Amino acid sequence: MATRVAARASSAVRGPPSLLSLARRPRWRSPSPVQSCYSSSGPTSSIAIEGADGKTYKTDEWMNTPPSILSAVSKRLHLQPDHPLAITRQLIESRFPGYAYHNALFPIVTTHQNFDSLGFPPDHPGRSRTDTYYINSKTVLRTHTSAHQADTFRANETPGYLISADVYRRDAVDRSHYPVFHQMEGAMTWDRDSVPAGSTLAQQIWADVAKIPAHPGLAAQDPNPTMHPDRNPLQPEHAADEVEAVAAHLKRSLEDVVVAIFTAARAATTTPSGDAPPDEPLQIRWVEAYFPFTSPSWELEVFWQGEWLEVLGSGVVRHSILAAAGVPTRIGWAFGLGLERIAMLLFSIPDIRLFWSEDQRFLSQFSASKPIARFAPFSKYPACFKDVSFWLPVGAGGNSAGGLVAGFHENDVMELVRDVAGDLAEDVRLVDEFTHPKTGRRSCCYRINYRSLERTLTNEETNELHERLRRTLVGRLGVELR
Ligand code: FA5
Ligand code: MG
Repeated sequence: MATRVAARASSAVRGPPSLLSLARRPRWRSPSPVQSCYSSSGPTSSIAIEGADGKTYKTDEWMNTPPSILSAVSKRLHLQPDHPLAITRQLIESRFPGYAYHNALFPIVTTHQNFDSLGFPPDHPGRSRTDTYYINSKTVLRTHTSAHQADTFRANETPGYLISADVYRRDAVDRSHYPVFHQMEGAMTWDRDSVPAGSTLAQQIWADVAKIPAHPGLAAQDPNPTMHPDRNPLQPEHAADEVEAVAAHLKRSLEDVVVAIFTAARAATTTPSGDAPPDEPLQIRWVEAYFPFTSPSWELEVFWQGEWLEVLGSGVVRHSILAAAGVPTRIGWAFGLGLERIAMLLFSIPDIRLFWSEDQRFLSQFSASKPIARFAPFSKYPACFKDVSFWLPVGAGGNSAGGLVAGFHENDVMELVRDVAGDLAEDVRLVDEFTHPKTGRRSCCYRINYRSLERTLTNEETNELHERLRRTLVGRLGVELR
């Protein structure tokens, strides 16, 4: 479900849907209002957020950000020394010498920064309150590091830059999705006006491509043409030979990152209690994608523990964005990668919730000054599966597999589970749904896997949690339990 800004340009290159890919189906749906239980009492309320240097924010009826999410703002895990996300960030940064690194940009941004500056249409589903955490109608917790693209291009300090930061999304509950996670944005642009006489822009970019380490042994699957008139078009302001060169520079840069991560992961020592999983051969594939702010665009997927895991989105930056940022003569690429996803590959961390653990059994396993060591799970505590079935409120007749019906969105269920069970919910999935042939009412059944990463849950505890979840579903979403 991470595909808030992307819609698949083509599914032709994709294999059968995996659980992970089902969990991140595209969201091209019309936005609809959603009742929120976090509305502030009125348009004049304001909130102070820890980590905001005393600044307060006005809230209005758009406010839908729960305190648990706001409390993540001050954490900045990507900057905590010895945290696996910080180690991962530094390893990736080391593959981009000469780039500027911005790591302290504040997460509360305007809707202009997060959406308009990137060309999101007014009705894009990514803007809806079912997907995005709002503070007020014009202020959001950034949903991606691309929110800083326009400002960074405008500052035009260096041709290449990296931005690492916390980002926030109402999203699925499973081992690779979390409502607060970290992205690294990267971009590199070239100036047409600075091409030396006797050379072309494309030649200059190819000369830079040659400086990036190549990994001929890496068999990256990349079956599609760089550009495709319908699925992945060339922008009218660009020449095809330039875009071929930009794409080669982008792909080689990112393949070098993936190889560096996998090389470090292979060399990782295994602690005595850790079980060393057999080394899978590194398999990656480039998939055509769509983002409002790049064209052509691609996602990169890595085969990991039996699944294709999407690690990043990327593409050739839209000329309109560079022109609006006052640098119309520049052309280049950008990417946004999920730092947790990469850190999971690097350290063999099996569950995204672990990054938030303050348990020393987790934190003490990572050190920036020691060689990478494979994460040794403390122990696998038992899972407890519980189902909840309910009728959607009358009138909420849409299809929850599409995610959105009038007044009901699957993300509301996801967030409600997180609210009630916190990190004790490992995974939530829709296991059954149907429409009553006579009444037309829709029924859904969700299966929740309750499992602590730190201890065994008692039966009473899970029963209690599940009961509270059932009551809260009725109270907040108006569903009728079955
Ligand atoms: C974006 O966010 C784009 N801004 C990326 C981009 C940047 C494209 C620049 C073009 C140019 P996407 O929604 O696919 O794209 O997210 C990027 C990555 O973030 C995903 O590939 C995944 O690795 C990670 N990600 C997305 N949602 C989650 C989540 N809920 N939990 C953990 N990681 C996530
Ligand atoms: Mg995506």
